[in-house]
Amino acid sequence: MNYRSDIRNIVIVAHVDHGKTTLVDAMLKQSKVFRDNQVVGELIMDSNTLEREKGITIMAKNTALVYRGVKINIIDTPGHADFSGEVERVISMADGCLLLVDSVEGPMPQTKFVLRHALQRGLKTIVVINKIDRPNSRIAEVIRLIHDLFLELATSTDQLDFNVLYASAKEGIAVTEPGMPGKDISPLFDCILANMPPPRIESGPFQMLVSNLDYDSHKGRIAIGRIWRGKVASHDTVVRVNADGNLDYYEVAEVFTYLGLKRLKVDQAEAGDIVAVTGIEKVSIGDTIADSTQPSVLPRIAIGEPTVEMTFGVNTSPFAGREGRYCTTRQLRERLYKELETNLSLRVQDTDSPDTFLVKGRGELHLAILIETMRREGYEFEVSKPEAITKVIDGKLVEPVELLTIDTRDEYIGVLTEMLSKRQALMIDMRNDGQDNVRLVFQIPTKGLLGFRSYFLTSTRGESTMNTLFLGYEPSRGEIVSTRNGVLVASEQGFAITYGLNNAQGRGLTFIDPGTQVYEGMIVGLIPRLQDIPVNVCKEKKKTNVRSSTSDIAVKLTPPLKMSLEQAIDFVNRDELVEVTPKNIRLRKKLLTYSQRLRSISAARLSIK
Ligand SMILES: Nc1nc2c(ncn2[C@@H]2O[C@H](COP(=O)(O)OP(=O)(O)OP(=O)(O)O)[C@@H](O)[C@H]2O)c(=O)[nH]1
Ligand SMILES: [Mg+2]
Repeated sequence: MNYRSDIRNIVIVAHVDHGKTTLVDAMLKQSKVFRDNQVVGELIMDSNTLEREKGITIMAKNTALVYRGVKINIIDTPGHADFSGEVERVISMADGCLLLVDSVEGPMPQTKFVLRHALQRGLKTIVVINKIDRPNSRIAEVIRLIHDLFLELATSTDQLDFNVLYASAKEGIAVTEPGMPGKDISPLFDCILANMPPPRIESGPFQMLVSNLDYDSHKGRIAIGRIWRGKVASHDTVVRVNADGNLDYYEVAEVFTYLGLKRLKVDQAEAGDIVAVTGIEKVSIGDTIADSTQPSVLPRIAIGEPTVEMTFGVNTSPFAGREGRYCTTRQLRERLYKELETNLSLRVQDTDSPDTFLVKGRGELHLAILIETMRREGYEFEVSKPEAITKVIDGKLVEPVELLTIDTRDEYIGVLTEMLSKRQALMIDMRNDGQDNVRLVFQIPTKGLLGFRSYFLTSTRGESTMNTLFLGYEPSRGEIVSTRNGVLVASEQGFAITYGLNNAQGRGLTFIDPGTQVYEGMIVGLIPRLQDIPVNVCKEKKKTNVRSSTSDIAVKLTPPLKMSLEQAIDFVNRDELVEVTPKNIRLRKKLLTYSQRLRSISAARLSIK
């Protein structure tokens, strides 16, 4: 067995927002992978448009730098629980991990999730307490909590022996003792070189596991992964082993390794390195690429199961086909199945209806990102309310259950506990810091979390945060009665006008501006009672010949409540849909006419009797 002392492969893991991508910025900037006059900005690795807009990492990505002659391959991962599949996908490329923990927040639910994965894979860990520049940082307490976490999760005693560094990724500094003045990030580089194991390589013919895919319009599919054995060069004949164990032979076109944000073309690459290879036309993530004469297969990547599902269907609204470039069943189906190539924790199934597909993901945000991406690509379709995925185990109906951690203020405890008990949550812990800050921990079925986030944000006026961690499956405790109020439903097709909207505002909140085109069955507002009511928002004022002195004074409307895509998905009930087009997000009743809805309500009543 040999080691490559000229390489280290590390993955950066943490809870959301603890500063992983900012730390990669600091490492890249200091290692001078950019030209002196190059403007690189912040969160360099968050290169995807949605990542930049939302300020979160969605996909795991590779980069590399050279420090003291050693190449450090770095994998940045997302911290949001919905993108946990990305961490699972890439973690096998690394030998070590940097576990980042915010010096104020301390270990959070996702810290536990990612550390458990890293330790189970036997990765060596360096703990980086980040954001030490924050005024209220509580380093000693955070370290104690991290030790507790390691005690709970370690699979061997030597995992309890980990290095700790203190950093401000934002200021680009790391130090070995708290309170030490920082100069730059080099203590982190030194610690990586000294403590992260160099890649171990077996001798033998070429073998690599594909952990990521990329596309290039000229080069075609690019397979990215770690070489476990042997070496690969352009023009080599290799074999690809797919999920069914089938073998296909290819000639490698080009081989690349990473440096900074670029891929460098190389003549050949050897075991221990992370490479990108072109020419393997039909490759998928999880496939092994190996020497064509002696192929042997690497274990495929294990990905956790999805917990939430919703349907994606061809748009059936009266406005169908007006705003999208891709609107047909075939286009929708192709796009969804294509997504499976890179989005490993997603599942897609055909349903009894040829126009509708069941899409399963790791959470509402996971699905919402897919919807937003597709709509920006020009797709038009409709989606249903997300539902928790239930299963039958030993004849019993079971459902996903999550740990919900809420950080809030004392004054919101009452409203939150009341709201959560209706959603079948059980409180497990409540801790107060003596300064009105409180941490509440609940166990809650996933179905109880669906639609909760928007209530949570409004009822705590944006002053609280919530985080979830998937726990497992438990026997179902039955349905949750919807707590959402009824909606205002447009009764006519046309353009909404101020007069009609003003009438609607007499009943509740409205969602649309005057001039918005509506159809019968479209949801245009929310009312403070449970039953829906139809309204005619296109209704004009009756013309009279008499001009009264006051009645023609322009009516002032309250500004409408505009929902984002995520809020819309969170909002709809089972008998409703979200219509998604590149230009608009509309809410609608599944049954568009009032009489259809009445009939379905009375049919439901009859079936109960
Ligand atoms: N004060 C302070 N803020 C920091 C530091 N590092 C990162 N931040 C801020 O924390 C926020 C989140 O940083 P990111 O680097 O995007 O965090 P992340 O862990 O990559 O987040 P995800 O990839 O979405 O999980 C940003 O606003 C950063 O500017 C730090 O050392 N000090
Ligand atoms: Mg990030």
